[in-house]
Amino acid sequence: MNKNTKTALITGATSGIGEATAYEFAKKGINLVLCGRRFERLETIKKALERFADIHILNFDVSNKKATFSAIESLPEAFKQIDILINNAGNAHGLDPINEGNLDDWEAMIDINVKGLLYVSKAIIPQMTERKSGHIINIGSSAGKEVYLKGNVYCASKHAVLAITEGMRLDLNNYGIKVGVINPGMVETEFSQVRFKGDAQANTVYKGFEALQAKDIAEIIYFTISRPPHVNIADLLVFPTAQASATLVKKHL
Ligand code: NDP
Ligand code: 8X3
Repeated sequence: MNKNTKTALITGATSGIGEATAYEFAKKGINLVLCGRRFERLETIKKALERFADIHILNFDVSNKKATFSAIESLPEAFKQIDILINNAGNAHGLDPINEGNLDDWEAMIDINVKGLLYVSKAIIPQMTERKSGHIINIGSSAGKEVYLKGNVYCASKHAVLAITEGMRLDLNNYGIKVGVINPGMVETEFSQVRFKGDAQANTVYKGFEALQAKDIAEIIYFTISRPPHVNIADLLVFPTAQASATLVKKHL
């Protein structure tokens, strides 16, 4: 392994924004720790990227505290130093008014989007504070800045990501660690398949306008991590051109 090369750990690397970020980083020669629950996908992506960089996979559920800490603890020496942490794993589960919401969906969103991000961060941050360097990017959402109808708990989870990011930046300021949040609007990934649990409704979400693609966000993440040492992109909101707010999207249907 090239000692001058940085290592990034990406959660949710099996699809969408996380997978696209893995490709973007690997092609720039950044070594990677790829995380996710779907092992076969991690293996396929590892095989595809090995010609560009060194890749290690960690197969765990971020909402499982014990599994998260032991996975990160298990990193081999060559991958132990994480220079860049991309807290991306997450999803919406359901789209229901608060009075009809499903408790399992609520728990999944809080456990994965909020507690999972905290577990991974807690496992990685001590080595960054010890070295007095590092870069953490949390993937928030436009839903973390604006609540929309039936978005209730998902929006709350992403508002929490924004608040946690701000808290991290304050608390880690003394250590020279960069912390920022990237908040995308509508990105065409597996996100809506997960939100609507495979229901056909998912296929209509990105119809009639040009949604953001995972690669658009991955390029922005790479831009963010490749700024000079004195520049920290703290908070970005990224919409597709057709989208002006959570609910205003210019569609041609
Ligand atoms: P995808 O559904 O395509 O990807 C979600 C990723 O998160 C997958 O790799 C999945 O991996 C991982 N993940 C989900 N739950 C867990 C878990 N319990 N443990 C470990 N990994 C998990 O969606 P996106 O790429 O769109 O989503 C990525 C992030 O971007 C999320 O945080 C989402 O909230 C955010 N976002 C998405 C937007 C969009 O419109 N698509 C807009 C704004 C923000 P696996 O299933 O293999 O574990
Ligand atoms: C995903 C974007 O608008 O579906 O965070 O909540 S939205």
